[in-house]
Amino acid sequence: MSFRMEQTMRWYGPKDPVSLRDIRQAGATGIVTALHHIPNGEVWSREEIQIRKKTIEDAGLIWSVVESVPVHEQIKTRTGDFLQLIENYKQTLRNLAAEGVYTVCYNFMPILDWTRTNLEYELPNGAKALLYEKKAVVAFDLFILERKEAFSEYSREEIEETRAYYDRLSPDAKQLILDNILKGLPGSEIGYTLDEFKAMLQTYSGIDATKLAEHLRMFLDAVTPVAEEAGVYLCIHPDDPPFSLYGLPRVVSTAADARRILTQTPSHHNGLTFCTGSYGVRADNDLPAMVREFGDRIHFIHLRSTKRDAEGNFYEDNHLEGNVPMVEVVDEILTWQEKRKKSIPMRPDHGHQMLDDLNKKVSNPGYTGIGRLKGLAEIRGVEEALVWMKKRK
Ligand code: DNO
Repeated sequence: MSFRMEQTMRWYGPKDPVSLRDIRQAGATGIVTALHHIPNGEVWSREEIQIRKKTIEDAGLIWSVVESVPVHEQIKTRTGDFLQLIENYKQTLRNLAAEGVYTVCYNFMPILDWTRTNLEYELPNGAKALLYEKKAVVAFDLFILERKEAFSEYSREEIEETRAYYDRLSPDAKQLILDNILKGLPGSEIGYTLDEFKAMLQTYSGIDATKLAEHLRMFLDAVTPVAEEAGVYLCIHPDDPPFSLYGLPRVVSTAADARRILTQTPSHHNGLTFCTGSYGVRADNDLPAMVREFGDRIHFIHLRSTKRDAEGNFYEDNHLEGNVPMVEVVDEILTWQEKRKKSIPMRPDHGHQMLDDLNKKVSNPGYTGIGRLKGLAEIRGVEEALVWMKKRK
């Protein structure tokens, strides 16, 4: 028998305009969701987990993956109540396992989760994609955040160019950059005002990449034994984008980062979310080679493709286009599934806003129904063809 990836889709809960029925019609069998209404750091009770699970099962689907149980900022900085917060995290893992939910995604990005600067970047065919534009981020850093150190981190030329760009922006355009960066994209749980963000930045003074990596290791050393005992598979999501922003350290961006995380805490229950779109933004991340190397510890997969340019910008391309060698990546995943004798849950990530979705108000940018349905259908086709070819060999 050949193992296919488990096809899942992210669902933001009962308020998500994309319904469970829509997801089922797209062909997915599994749901990826989180209890977004529970504040970061609090224990997810068994009752709350049961309610969500029942809603999903009543629609004929299963709750495959939690994305995410958020890691509280105080755990990342190891300040305040972090010891209690780690205990709460462990309890949430136990409760999820007790209800039969075993795969848990999380990230360790300081303060902000994923970042894009334009959520309605129009493609030549009229569909809309998410865009990361470097100059908008640099302008935010220099002229909105007014971070002092930034003025010595960028070249004089870059500062001048960014000033000229920023001065030409309308007040609305400036506000939009701020909102897109600070208000929190779907799944990121928390948004900040400019002042709150400035205060949060202070909590990272003295925490460089080495220290943050050490905090991550200590967190994993504390929670992994509980994951082992409960049968939970932890899978860390990479940084998106996979480099430092606003002077903040980021420690899950490269193959070397993934290798360090897996070797330092060598349990099978400490694994990766392999997000091709995030790792794929860096030309030095060889994605098929990463799957070959880490495949035994990949417990969850995000498939999407990004297209980068030489200036450091990128946008979300069609799932089979852009810089991600999708067919090769899926091929490597299939090889691992045969070795591991199991299906790994996969979700198509970040679809374009297209067709009828262009007429709707989008509450979760990147997570409209039709674009993701297209991504899933394309990936499913790739997978079937690869399975067939492997059989023929
Ligand atoms: C973006 C998502 C991220 C991801 C978290 C995982 O679309 O992939 O928000 O869920 O970083 O913890």
